[in-house]
Amino acid sequence: MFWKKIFRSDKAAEKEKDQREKQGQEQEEEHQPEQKTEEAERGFFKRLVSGLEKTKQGFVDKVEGIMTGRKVDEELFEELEEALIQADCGVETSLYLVDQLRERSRAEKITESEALKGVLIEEIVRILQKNAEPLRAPQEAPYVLMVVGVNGAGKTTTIGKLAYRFKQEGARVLLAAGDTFRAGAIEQLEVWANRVGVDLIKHKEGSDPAAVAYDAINAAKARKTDILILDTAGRLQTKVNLMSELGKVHRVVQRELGRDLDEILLVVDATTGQNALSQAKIFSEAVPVTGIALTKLDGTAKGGIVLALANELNLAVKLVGVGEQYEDLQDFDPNTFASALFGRQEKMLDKD
Ligand SMILES: Nc1nc2c(ncn2[C@@H]2O[C@H](COP(=O)(O)OP(=O)(O)OP(=O)(O)O)[C@@H](O)[C@H]2O)c(=O)[nH]1
Ligand SMILES: [Mg+2]
Repeated sequence: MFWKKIFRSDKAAEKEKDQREKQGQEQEEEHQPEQKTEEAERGFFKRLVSGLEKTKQGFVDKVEGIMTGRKVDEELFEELEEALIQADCGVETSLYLVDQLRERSRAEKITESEALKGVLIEEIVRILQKNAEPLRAPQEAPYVLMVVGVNGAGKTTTIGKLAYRFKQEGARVLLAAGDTFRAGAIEQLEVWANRVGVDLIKHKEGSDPAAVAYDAINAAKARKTDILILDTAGRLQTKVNLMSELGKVHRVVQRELGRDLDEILLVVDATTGQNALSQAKIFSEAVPVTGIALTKLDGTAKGGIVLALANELNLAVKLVGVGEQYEDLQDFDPNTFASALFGRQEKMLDKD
């Protein structure tokens, strides 16, 4: 939905839809964004809740155990601090959170642990909101999104999910197989492109990824693509030559586009723990990363990493991956996330 307002008027989109219908290619029109029902919203929320199940069990249940039927004292703060660190919230963020609680319990004369739990959730949401920002709105076509990250982080899968989403919203999507390095990487993206029904620009394995990017930008211009998504090879952030190759791809895209890319998303695997922070710092030195897609949250009990990323980086977590299905990539929203985690879904679902 977010691309349509800018690129084409609803009228133009309507016209196109009519044409498609005439050509007998009516494709799943029921997925038009206007018809996104409350039920769909609930479905998304349920997916988020079930994707966060492990973190609920490993972290939230523990915190709730600590914060039930207790007096607020130093022992409680220490236990809480330990639980936060164990859930990958990061030492800095965990200490900060507990300090906030100490201060507020003093200032607000909170003596019962249950009352403090509400304060903890508030402070968690505050941290999550610190840099929160959605995907950038498109200014002009093609909207160009490049995806970077270490091996196996979930780049290609995230691209597939994004392509699906944009396609559902009626956008013309083009993918570029910029991972020319890993055997099978091009085919993997091609499978996604076919499955979703979008075009793909590819070269042979082993060819220059900057050349793929060059072709992709020019194809996107020629084909009047709305959204171009560039895949890149996974790389160790410690390998200087690989990181500089990424810089080169970025420069070529920028030059051919004649402006900055719309998004450079760093894909981070939530199960890698605190290493996620150093990945973000090092990738940001190679290319101007504009946001994070945090994948595999469904695979970890340590979802606290979201807090560490939000608090310790100047980067927004924009997307979260909570499974392997198309719909398992969601926009990151601090309130929704906290509601899903702390089981306030009734409130959330009844809000409208
Ligand atoms: N459970 C779960 N699995 C995911 C998620 N995102 C990606 N994966 C899985 O993670 C594995 C690696 O994903 P890819 O998309 O191939 O990762 P990549 O970053 O492109 O990897 P390279 O191309 O090798 O650098 C695949 O098996 C995906 O199905 C997620 O949100 N949840
Ligand atoms: Mg890949």
